[in-house]
This record gives sequence, structure tokens and C-alpha cells, in this order.
Amino acid sequence: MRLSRYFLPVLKETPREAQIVSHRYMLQAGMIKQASAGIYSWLPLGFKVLRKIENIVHQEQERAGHIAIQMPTIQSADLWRESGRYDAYGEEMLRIKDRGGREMLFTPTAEELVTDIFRAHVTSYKDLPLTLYQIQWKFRDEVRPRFGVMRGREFYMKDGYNFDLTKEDALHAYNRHLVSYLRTYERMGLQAIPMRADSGPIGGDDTHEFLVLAETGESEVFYDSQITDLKFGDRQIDYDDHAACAAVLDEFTSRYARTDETHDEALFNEIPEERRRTARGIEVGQIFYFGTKYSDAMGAVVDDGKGGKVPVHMGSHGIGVSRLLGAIIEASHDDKGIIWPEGVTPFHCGIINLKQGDAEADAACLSLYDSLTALGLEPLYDDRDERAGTKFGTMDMIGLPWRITVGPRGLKNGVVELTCRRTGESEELPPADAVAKIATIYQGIA
Ligand code: 5CA
Repeated sequence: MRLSRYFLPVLKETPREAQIVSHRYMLQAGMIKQASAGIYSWLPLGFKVLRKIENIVHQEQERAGHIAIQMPTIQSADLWRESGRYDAYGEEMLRIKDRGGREMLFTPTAEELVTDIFRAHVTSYKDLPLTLYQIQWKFRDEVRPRFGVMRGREFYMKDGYNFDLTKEDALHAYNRHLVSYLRTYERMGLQAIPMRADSGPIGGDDTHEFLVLAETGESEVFYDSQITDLKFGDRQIDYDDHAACAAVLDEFTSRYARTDETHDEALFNEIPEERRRTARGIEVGQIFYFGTKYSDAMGAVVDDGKGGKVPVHMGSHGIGVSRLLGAIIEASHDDKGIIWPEGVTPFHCGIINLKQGDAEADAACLSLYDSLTALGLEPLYDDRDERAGTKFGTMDMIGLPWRITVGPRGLKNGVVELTCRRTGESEELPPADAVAKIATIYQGIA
């Protein structure tokens, strides 16, 4: 993309309404625009990152054997009456009437609707296990929407639902989700720690939240510092292997890590003092096992192969897709702007032309642009007729991990400058070598 033809409404002034850095940078970098409290339009740069995150989530869900569907945002109140949640959900649920006076609602989550799909089409244990998921907009009329996309009223969520014949199979689905979530967050450059949590309006006893440690996080968390040494890395886990998934769960959840809702001071104090940590975290996902809560209430049963009919065991599993943009920025920025991890960056590399209109500089930039594009990479070429300082400022704010700077002086010596946004380190090298280096960096990522 050439910046002169793009739509990147970078703000010159610091937006005053933003209390935390991710919200400020998302506004300043022209990624989002507030439409009303807790509701945002996604401008091109923000939308691009949202799509990258969404793609990673899809890829990891498919890898785990889960099947994508899409359910409507507007649902009938009657379905929610069957589970009893229409009344129980309270003011967080946005209730709407259609022209015929029928009660509808904007989905805050979708246990009821997915259970309705299941009961209409699945009758036999032979069709299990089954996990259906979607990535869809949700609405929760939060009392205090704040921090931009971090606590929105409208937000983008991956929600997945497993249907299993037995509790044991459903617990495997829970473990499988935990494993897939660890992979998902690591691909985004994040460490998200599974912590024992409270289940709230979703219900059930078994639940873990995934938290990214950050000073600006809304949750207070307590954990054993050893947990931050754990990395999932590039392990190849067979998602059908119950024991392998259970082993990962054990490894990642056996040390103390809890949100304030489930914190147990006595247990915490059993950890050696130098390993006890109290911090704040951003909840980027949550997994639940709730057994037959919805299948009992809504009659989602299958024949068990022994002549009987049994309600299916279920769980639901969410990832805060839009919130993740905020979480990634909180975890990865400096005082000049965002620093995108390679896995989610909106463009792979920036190209800055220090002397727009200089025939040689223009040609070198276009040639870099073409070479990168031919390799399947997406560069952002700042071809505006602006001062170098303005171009560097924009590039630093929008946070592309790599930048190639092209100027007449370097070109005389046959070199361009390649700069790493994270470390600030630069090296001069021939254009072809810069392209080769960027290609290597993104191998297996882009
Ligand atoms: N039905 C379950 C699992 S699909 C569910 O709704 N879980 S949840 O309530 O924990 O939401 C899943 C994730 O969505 C949360 O972990 C969080 O990352 C994100 N989320 C929840 N509320 C908001 C909000 N108001 N703004 C942005 N993200 C949110």
C-alpha cells in the first residue's frame, strides 16, 4: 500500500478521553473511531489488525478440529426463556422489540442458540464429539464501558461450544481448548496465563481465564512467579490425544494462579514468599465446562447407543478478539507508539523515502516495494511529500516491526537502512539483502 493512497487518519494531538496507552495509541494511529460509548468504527489500519487476529484464531480453532459457523447477532427472547437466562441476565442484555412487538435481543453470548441448532440436527452419540464456534459481534450493555476496545459494549468475540457424550469427553474438550488458546496467544506475541476464575452468568464450576499481565489490566491477579517461565513454543500436540492435552493443562495450571474472585490467601501463602506475585491482568479469554446446564433445560439429548437418551455435556470457550488489540498494545509499545509483534502487524514493513521526487530514490523504493510484494509480503510505502521527521513519527506511531529507509546518500553507496522498531537498531545493506532479511524474518509467520 502506498500511504498517499491509503486512509490513515493519524491524530496530531493526544486524545484527551484516553486513560490508558492502548486506547490513546489506537486513536492516534487512526485505527478506530468512537461511534458512541463503548461502540467503535474500525478504520483501515485497525480493521487490518483485527482481521489478522481473527485469522490466527480461525487457524488455531481449525487445527484443534473445531468447526466454524455463523449465528445471528439478533436473537429471539423465547429461546433465552427456555434456559431461564432471559430474566437472569439483567441489564447487560440489550433488549429490542421488532415491528410485530416480538421480543428480541442482541446476543451477549450464544449458548442458547447453538444448543437449539444442536438439538434440531443431532440425535446420536455417533455424531459426537462436536465443537462449533463462531467469531461474531456481541453486545453487552456494560455499566462502565471504558479503555476503548478493552471494555466495549459492542465487541468481537470468538465463542465456541463443545458437545460431548460424557463428562470425561467434555473435560477433554476443555483441555483441548486450553492447549489451542496457549498456541493462539503465543502466535500473537502474548503470554496469556490460565488462571482459576469465577464463572459468572455463563455457569458451571470449572473455568479458567487467560490473563495478560499489564499494569492497566482490570483484574487483580495472584500467582506463583514460576508460571511466567512456561512457554508453549512449537510443540506439536495431537488434539485427539486425551493424555497429551491433560498433561499440558496440568503443566500450565498446577501452580497457583488465580483472579481475585477465587483468590485463597491461605493457599497463596504456601508458596515461598519470593515467588508470590500480586499484579494486574487483562482477561483475553475464558473457558468453561458447565455439564448439562443448557442441554437439560433445552432438551439437547442424544441416544447413547444403549437404548437410552442422555443430555449432552457442554462447555463454552471465548476469546476477546477485539480486546486483544488493546492487550497486545499494552504489552508491546514505547513512548513513540505501538510495536506490533510480527504475527499480527498490519503491514510487514514500512518503506520511507527520504527524498520524494528524486528519480533514483523513487525508483529504489518502488523496486523494494515490488520485490517485497512478489514474496507475498505487504509493505507500506510512505510516498507522501512530507518531511523525514513526519514520516518517521507516523511509522513509529503505527508500529510496523521493520522499516527500510531509502535516501540519495545511501543509494550512492548502494545501500538502504533497515531498522528494527523494537530495538531501534539499524544496519545499512544493499536493497536486495534488506528484502531477503525481511523475507527470512516472516518465514512461517506471514
Ligand atoms: N460464552 C462464554 C464463552 S464463549 C463467554 O461469553 N465468555 S466471556 O464472558 O468470558 O467472554 C469471552 C471473552 O470476551 C472474555 O474473556 C473477554 O476477553 C471478552 N470480553 C468480554 N466482555 C468484553 C467487553 N465488554 N469488551 C471487550 N471484550 C470483552
